[in-house]
Amino acid sequence: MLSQAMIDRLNEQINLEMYSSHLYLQMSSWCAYKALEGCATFLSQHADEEMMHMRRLLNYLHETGALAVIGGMQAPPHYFSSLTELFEQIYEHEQSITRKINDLVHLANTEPDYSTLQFLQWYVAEQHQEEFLFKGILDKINLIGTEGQGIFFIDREVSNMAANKGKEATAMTAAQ
Ligand code: OFO
Repeated sequence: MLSQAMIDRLNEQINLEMYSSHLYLQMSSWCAYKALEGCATFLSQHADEEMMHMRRLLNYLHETGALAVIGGMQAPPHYFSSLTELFEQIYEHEQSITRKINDLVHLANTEPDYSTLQFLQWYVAEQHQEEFLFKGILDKINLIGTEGQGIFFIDREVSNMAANKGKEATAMTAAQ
């Protein structure tokens, strides 16, 4: 049984994860428009992952007998001045999501709500991985640069990351 404050915050997080998915899908579309197919595929995969984050929360609310409420969604930005700016925005966005997860953990800890505290550990680990992932891409962009052929090499690097993610997903499905 969850407190109303916890239900409200988990619902807020559901909508944040859905917004993350819309944001990455829109960014994927911008990349495809700019002929950056590797980045487009990678971000499209990431949009699907965000929907999975959303569904985990939704199922948790269902399991605890609470009502999930899907709110209105603000449109994500659709113009980016450069690929660097786009990935900088992602990194900032993921840091803001980490702060929201930390707030949730704090609430679960102070109520206390040990079931939700346990459930949230997956998100704590996931946010660490996501920040690491996007910081890594930004580091590559800064190292290689986007001038001349640089952008081609960055897109190829990100394309390899998308292919590896695809293989991981196939292996996980086969193991189930
Ligand atoms: Fe990008 O991890 Fe969920 O939001």
